[in-house]
Amino acid sequence: MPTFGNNNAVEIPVNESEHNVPASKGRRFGLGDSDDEFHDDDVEEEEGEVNGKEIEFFDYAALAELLRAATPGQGMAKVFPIESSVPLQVPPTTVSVPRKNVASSPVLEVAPNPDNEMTEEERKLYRKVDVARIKYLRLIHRLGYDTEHHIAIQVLYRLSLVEGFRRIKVANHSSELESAWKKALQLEAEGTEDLEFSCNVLVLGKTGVGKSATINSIFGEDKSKTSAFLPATTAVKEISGVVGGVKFRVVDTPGLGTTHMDEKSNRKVLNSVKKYIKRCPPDVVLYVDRIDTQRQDANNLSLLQCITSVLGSSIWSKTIITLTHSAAAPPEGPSGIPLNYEMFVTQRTHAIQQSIRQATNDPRFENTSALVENHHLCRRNTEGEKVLPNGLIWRRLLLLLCYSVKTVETNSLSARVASPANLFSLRFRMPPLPHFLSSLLQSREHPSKSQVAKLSKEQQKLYFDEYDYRTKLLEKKQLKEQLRRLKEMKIEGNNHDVLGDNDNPDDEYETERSVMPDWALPSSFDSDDPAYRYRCLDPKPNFLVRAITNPDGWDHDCGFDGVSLQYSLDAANAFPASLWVQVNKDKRESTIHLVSSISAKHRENVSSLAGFDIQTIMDQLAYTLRGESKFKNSKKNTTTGGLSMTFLGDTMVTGAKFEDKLSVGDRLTLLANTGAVSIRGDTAYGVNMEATLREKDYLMGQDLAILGASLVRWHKEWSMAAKLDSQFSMGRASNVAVHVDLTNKLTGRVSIKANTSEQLKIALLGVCSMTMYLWNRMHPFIDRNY
Ligand SMILES: Nc1nc2c(ncn2[C@@H]2O[C@H](COP(=O)(O)OP(=O)(O)OP(=O)(O)O)[C@@H](O)[C@H]2O)c(=O)[nH]1
Ligand SMILES: [Mg+2]
Repeated sequence: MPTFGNNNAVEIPVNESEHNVPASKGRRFGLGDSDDEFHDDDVEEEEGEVNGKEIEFFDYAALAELLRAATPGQGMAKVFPIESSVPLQVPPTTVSVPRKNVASSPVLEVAPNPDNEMTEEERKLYRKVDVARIKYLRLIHRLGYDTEHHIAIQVLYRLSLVEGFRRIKVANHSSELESAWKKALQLEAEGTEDLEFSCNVLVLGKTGVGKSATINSIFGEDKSKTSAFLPATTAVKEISGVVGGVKFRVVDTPGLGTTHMDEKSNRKVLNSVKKYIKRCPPDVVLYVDRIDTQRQDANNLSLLQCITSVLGSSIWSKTIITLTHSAAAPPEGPSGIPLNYEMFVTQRTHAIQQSIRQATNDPRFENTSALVENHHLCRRNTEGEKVLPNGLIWRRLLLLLCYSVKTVETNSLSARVASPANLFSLRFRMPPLPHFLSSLLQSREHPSKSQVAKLSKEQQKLYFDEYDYRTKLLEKKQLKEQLRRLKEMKIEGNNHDVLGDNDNPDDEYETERSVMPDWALPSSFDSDDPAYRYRCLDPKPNFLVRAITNPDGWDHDCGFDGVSLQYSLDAANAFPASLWVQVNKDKRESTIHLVSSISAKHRENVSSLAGFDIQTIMDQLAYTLRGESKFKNSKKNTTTGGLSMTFLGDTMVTGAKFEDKLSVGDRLTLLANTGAVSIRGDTAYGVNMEATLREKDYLMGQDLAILGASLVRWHKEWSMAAKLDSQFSMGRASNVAVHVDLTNKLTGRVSIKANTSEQLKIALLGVCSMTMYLWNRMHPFIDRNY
């Protein structure tokens, strides 16, 4: 049973980029509005000068290198990592900078007494940064965050970089930050001083993705028209308002199209956006898309190219990828199990990110992403704020990202400093630990020698001959029975003159065709999913190959873009092994997912398993080595202990698990397992418990019920989940599968799948799904996740 996600996870992959967007990319694109104190003409000029003179002086890489040199070991100045593949929750204490950047930069010489050498310009700059820091701290305090939030850490770090020269001699920077925080809290408590902070936001995206609805959510009132059926926004429109004391000026834009024919109208819209933003440049751009649309990035590229060609690629340097419909349930992965929510979000963001990189022809763009759920029935907390299934209070985080992007943008000194959107980049180097924990805690059957494998070649041949002969006998019997029934029907038809023309030769052909045997389909079979349309079973035992077509694929000229292969064998006649591999390749990317295991029996009651897995996680390959040993304590009880190591880039995730399985009677099995995964001191713990009740003649009959519960502790937070899976047959020809899961955040889902080969029941199922559909139309949200 997979463990369930943790609510922190979506915030985790935010990471610093090692790649700075070059100087030409949008440095000056998003200057704030003129009422902002950092944007008056004086400061503009000043900054120009500072830029002109100090681009070298405040070079990002050189400065960081200098800081590092000035703070040996865990030095006094507490700075945060510039690049790291570790989630930012790890307390940042060191700076690491790519050497190549340093080589191209002049290395600073530290003056013996820099205080005296501070120029007037520098003093002004430091004052400006101090003011910005206090403002930012006040903003995060208003949103209910503190300086420990990973985005706040990044912004404060970036501000400290700007004034880095001063920091070299400030012995205790953290106390400086502390006093700024105190000052911010004091000002907030007094409530006297106006914040004088404004935010210009440009909202772009395809039609109907929820741009206007997101704007309404930001303001907390319906300021822009939305429509489910027709394009609702027809012209570029400015909407203003105050949100938590911050003046927002949001530009709503008409939806863009993705077909070739839309290009002309897209350009028209974008040209009017261009005119508008010349007058009033945005601080932040929200590129909105739905998280739940399958073919989401199929035609995006030409649209993104169009946006880039009209508005310039600089637009992307302050863009937040905004995903609406975020309460949608994740789709099923290749194994038929729904994707982990965090993986689902990351995959969708990655797909859009890839398209942005392709459209701009610049692989260095690393945009942050925000999740949005605009539906009014979205679950809310006691304060009335909308909460996503993973527990994220999304609106607050979106506001924090907007403030952060603006703060960094208006306070960056050098064009070489990474662009704001890069700062909080969703650079996915490490998926959330619960993802690894879930895969570690999976209870695995050790591959065993199949019955066929035990037979000699000759015996196998005899076995299959016998099998074929019996199958043929059965088929013949069925065919005879069917022909007999047909004859009876014909006679009845003649008698009652109902069947009409009986000389039609096709009739007989039809009956012959109906004798086809049933296909064996996976439990998650979905006839709309093209992956299932091209399934092919090799007649050899233990070998299954199928072609995959991916609906998210780039194009389908050649009909498929992947292949999946399952194979089990008995290596050296002593080590049963199994292999499952799926390779997908399209024009842009290729992915591989391989799971292989080999097992060996040592003594009568000990069996060991060694496994090697490969999985593409975003654009990296994760290699997992795992091993476990199973001890059969008694006929009814087995205990398993296992270790795993996953290598992803330059990081390693280690894991350990312990499992106990107990059979009670013939029908009940109890399974409990616990484990932990760890990466550089960041550890996630989990416990799973599962009770499985089978019918007496399981395998002949398929009735089964599984009740499970899981508990995950990660980042000082517990998350609990419970699930119920049940499958049972109703009569001979009908099966029902029920799945219910629920988390401690009161989110979850219920799914009921039914299949039947009886016509009346098929009709009934049709009526049921139509009724459900009509109900959903009337109550569009309730069914989906809650
Ligand atoms: N369930 C759900 N529905 C949403 C969400 N966002 C928007 N919608 C619905 O989707 C429909 C379209 O939303 P709009 O805000 O009009 O979309 P738009 O992008 O502004 O569309 P245009 O103005 O035509 O370009 C409306 O019926 C919204 O209620 C969301 O996050 N979840
Ligand atoms: Mg709209």
